[in-house]
Amino acid sequence: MSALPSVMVFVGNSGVGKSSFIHRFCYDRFLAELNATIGK
Ligand SMILES: Nc1nc2c(ncn2[C@@H]2O[C@H](COP(=O)(O)OP(=O)(O)OP(=O)(O)O)[C@@H](O)[C@H]2O)c(=O)[nH]1
Ligand SMILES: [Mg+2]
Repeated sequence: MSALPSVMVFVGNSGVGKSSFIHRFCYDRFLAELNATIGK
């Protein structure tokens, strides 16, 4: 049985650390200078 691609959606108030978490999870590094994500 082949694995299906999956999508994860992060929803939350601005500035709670969604993008930071994703970047840390994907690249194993914390980025302090992230801009606010708008409409991406
Ligand atoms: N000290 C500390 N700061 C954090 C942590 N996670 C995120 N931050 C900081 O909090 C700020 C906002 O983080 P983002 O990851 O941009 O938050 P976001 O939820 O993606 O915000 P939006 O894109 O505006 O919705 C940034 O300045 C981060 O550096 C953490 O675990 N510890
Ligand atoms: Mg963001």
